[in-house]
Amino acid sequence: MANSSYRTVYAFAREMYPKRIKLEMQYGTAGFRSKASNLDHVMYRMGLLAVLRARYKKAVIGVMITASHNPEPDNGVKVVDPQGEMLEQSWEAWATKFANVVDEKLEDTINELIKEFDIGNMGDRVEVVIGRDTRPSSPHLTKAVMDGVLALAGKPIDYGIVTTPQLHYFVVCKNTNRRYGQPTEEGYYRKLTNAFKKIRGNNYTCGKYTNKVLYDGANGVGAKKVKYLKEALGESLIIDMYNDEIIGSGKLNYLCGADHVKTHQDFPVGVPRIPNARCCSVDGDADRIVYYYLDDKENIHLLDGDRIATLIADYLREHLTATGISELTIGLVQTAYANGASTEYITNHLNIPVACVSTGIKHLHHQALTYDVGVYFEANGHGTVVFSNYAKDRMKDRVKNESFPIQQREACEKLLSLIDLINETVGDAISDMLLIETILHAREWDITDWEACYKDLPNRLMKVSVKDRNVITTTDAERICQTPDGLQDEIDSLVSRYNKGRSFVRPSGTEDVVRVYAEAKSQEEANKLAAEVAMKVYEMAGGVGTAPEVPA
Ligand code: G16
Repeated sequence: MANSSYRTVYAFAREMYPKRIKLEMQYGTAGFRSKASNLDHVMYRMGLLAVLRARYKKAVIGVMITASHNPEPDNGVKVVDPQGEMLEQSWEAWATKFANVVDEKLEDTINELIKEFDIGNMGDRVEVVIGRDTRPSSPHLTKAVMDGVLALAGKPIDYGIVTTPQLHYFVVCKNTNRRYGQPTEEGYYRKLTNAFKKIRGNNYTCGKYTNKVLYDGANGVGAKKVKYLKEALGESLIIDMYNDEIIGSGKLNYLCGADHVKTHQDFPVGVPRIPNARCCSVDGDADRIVYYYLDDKENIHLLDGDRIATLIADYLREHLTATGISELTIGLVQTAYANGASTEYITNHLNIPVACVSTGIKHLHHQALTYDVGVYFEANGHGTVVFSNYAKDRMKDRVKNESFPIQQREACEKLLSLIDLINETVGDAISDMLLIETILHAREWDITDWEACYKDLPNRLMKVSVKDRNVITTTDAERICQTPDGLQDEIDSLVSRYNKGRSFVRPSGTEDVVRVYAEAKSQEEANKLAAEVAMKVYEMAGGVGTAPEVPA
């Protein structure tokens, strides 16, 4: 495609997707997020960018339209790279540039990118696979992405309503010539359920483990999709589904879903309050999951991403040791939000190395790839496990080689089945749920046994609205605040007054807020510390609206 023939691109851009708003967009933690009405031109331009990325990488690229845990009127878009990773960081800056440039400069920006990356094959009919969540604005925004893809003569493949992790899975299937699986929803369900049933066998309940889970679908795609899974799983796992309201009900993520449960430590509406019943919630695009239960006094007990990570890492470590392949490494990746008690448990009890990185799956995934078995989870329930090809090959060799002890070969076989159960491409609520259920079943545990592994430090998460959240900058995996000047000193001084106190602040990459995290010996102290730090942020970083309330 010669530059002169980009006429369609600019005609479309000007006529159908003009940039009407002044708002400066930023490709954040998980792409662009905003009110859906702000996003027409951004979607169109991400269609263009995806084609250029696909031509540059000579591979299929994914585009997911979702605002995940955000409210229903919002929407967003994230670009998925060939191996299922989030868009490479150097291209995030290009995405931001594409989203913000005025219509008249769009042509120059495209040419700049083509030149910078020497994209010569502008005639290639590259594929861009597109998925969307259940938001009412998503079909319209999908059309904008598809028009962008078509305008640069790419081939859009619309998968309709899918979970974010399903879209990542399709991208990887296509780019591995289907070695990772069939790039269809049916292929996805088949891969997961076959592995799950194979590991579980015919013994559905075991010890204190029961084969029933109460599932909160957040009134989103996670509810829609689990219906298929339920059928395929049959009696092996009974999923009682709640919060599966129809599209456009306005209830997406409202008082339910993984983010609500984790952030507010609050039992979701719509799920029956049955004491000691094992419950889980997914978020609006089904890439996060948290577990919880109500005790006899109706107190909620949360088993979040940290608990999930420790459960999985411990189980995998045990099997890895049993394989006898001693050189394989295992590591766990967390963010600053990880509960201090979990980090201590992993380090001192499980003896597994822990790394701390910045928020955002791209950072965790990248770090996890440095191990043969890399377990990564954010405390909010976003995570998965990745295995090196070396580990997979060694295990496959050992299964076939009869000179090794049968126990070692069986451990390898088990791990290989677990790998099929895991969506290695990205955090996946559905696959994570099946993995957690598999481990609880193998351990013969109920949810209180799982909780008994260690005791969380009480913690509190708060949000503060400020005029410009970018005035807050951080370093050391977001644990230290660099600007505004003096804020970190104030935080240190507040923290020093609390037993087991810890706190940090960071600008959100998905909402227009500053997040404040605090933990301490008691819940009252954690609440107070969080509120005091939130007040400092409000005072020193240009707070707007009502000031945070600090308990006396
Ligand atoms: C996204 C990211 C997560 C991140 C979360 C909150 O999740 O994928 O890695 O933890 O946003 O990010 P922030 O604190 O920067 O707003 P999701 O589920 O919304 O896509």
